[in-house]
Amino acid sequence: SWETVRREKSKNMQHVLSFPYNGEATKEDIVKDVITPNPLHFVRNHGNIPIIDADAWSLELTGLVNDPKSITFAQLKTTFPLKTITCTIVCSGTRRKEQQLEALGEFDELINAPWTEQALGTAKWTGVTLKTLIDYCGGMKDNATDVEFYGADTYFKRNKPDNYIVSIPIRKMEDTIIAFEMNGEPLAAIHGAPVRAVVPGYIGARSVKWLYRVKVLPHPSLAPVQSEEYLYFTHQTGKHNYKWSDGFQIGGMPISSAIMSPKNGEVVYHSGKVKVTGWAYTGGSENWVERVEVSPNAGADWYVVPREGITAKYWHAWRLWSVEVPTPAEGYLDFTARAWDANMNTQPTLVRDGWNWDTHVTNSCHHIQIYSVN
Ligand code: MTE
Ligand code: MO
Repeated sequence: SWETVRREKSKNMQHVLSFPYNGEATKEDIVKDVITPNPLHFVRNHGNIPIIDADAWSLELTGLVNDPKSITFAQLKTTFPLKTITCTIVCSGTRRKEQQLEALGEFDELINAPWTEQALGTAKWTGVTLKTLIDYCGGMKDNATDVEFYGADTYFKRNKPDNYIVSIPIRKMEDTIIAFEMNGEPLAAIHGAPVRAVVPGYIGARSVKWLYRVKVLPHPSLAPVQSEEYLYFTHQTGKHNYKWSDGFQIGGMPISSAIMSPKNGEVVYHSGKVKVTGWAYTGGSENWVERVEVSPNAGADWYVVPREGITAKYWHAWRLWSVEVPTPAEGYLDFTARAWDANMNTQPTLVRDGWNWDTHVTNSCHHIQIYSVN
């Protein structure tokens, strides 16, 4: 598996966990382009990296469909209309470190991968829509509500081995791509070769890699990743009192943004203005980032990123931004950013506002402290 990591990923990746392998790009690398080069796309794994022979692979389409089918890789690539979407995948754990720092002192133990602000990546994904494949099976039965995805990796849950299994509601079928290409190249093993799901607007956890079965169900998946992980718990839920039913299953990602430069703790020399760069993303459906604002004084004044300082609007992708912010001459300053989406949502002010025991979806305004010298 390290051999796969070394072959497929950039030497510049920041390793977050070595097994299962998890890594994110650096702040410098991630803002170079709207489309993340494949070797720099973050990696989130729960277990091993399966090496699957595409010619021996098939996809089982089963459950509450009228005519269950199995299709080969060649069939997937050649018999259906293909679709390419520019889509950002965001791990629900991105920016988790801020929640973990918030909790220090209250909790003796920090759980989950300590992602900083780069557990996300953008690619042009090519494949067949899930809707097309379900139509190929003669459509769904009337009681269908959710679609379950099976990934071929082995993942130990409470010491029992299982595959990686989650589900999405059937209303996401038209948006969802059963993908075999990432930026015009065959999927890398580490990103799910030969075929993965890409679910726009939803947390990365639903975009199942090493996909081998699609099963239509009359309820969300009962598998542990769906029913016991990626839950959004209440403020009162913790290690000693949690019940799975306290959390709801996270679907769409909320609006978020982060500052990529300057870096926290940097001494910044300037003559009245400081250049600040970062990313902004929003999930859900029918949604995109409309505006980004930056404050040099912890949210007292907000400066809008001008039109020429932000990359194009894509329905399913992030926007990278850059802005020169009028900045006081000297001293420690707290810079923060916030984005607005097409549904008029913006980000919570405090990490505390969204704190949850499993530390998912950190989307409060990101802060950095710099020392300003004019
Ligand atoms: N699919 C399988 N089979 N196994 C996994 O561990 N991780 C999920 C998702 N799909 C995962 C998976 C999570 S939590 C995320 S955020 C995305 O894959 C990450 O996709 P990437 O590694 O291609 O960036
Ligand atoms: Mo994730």
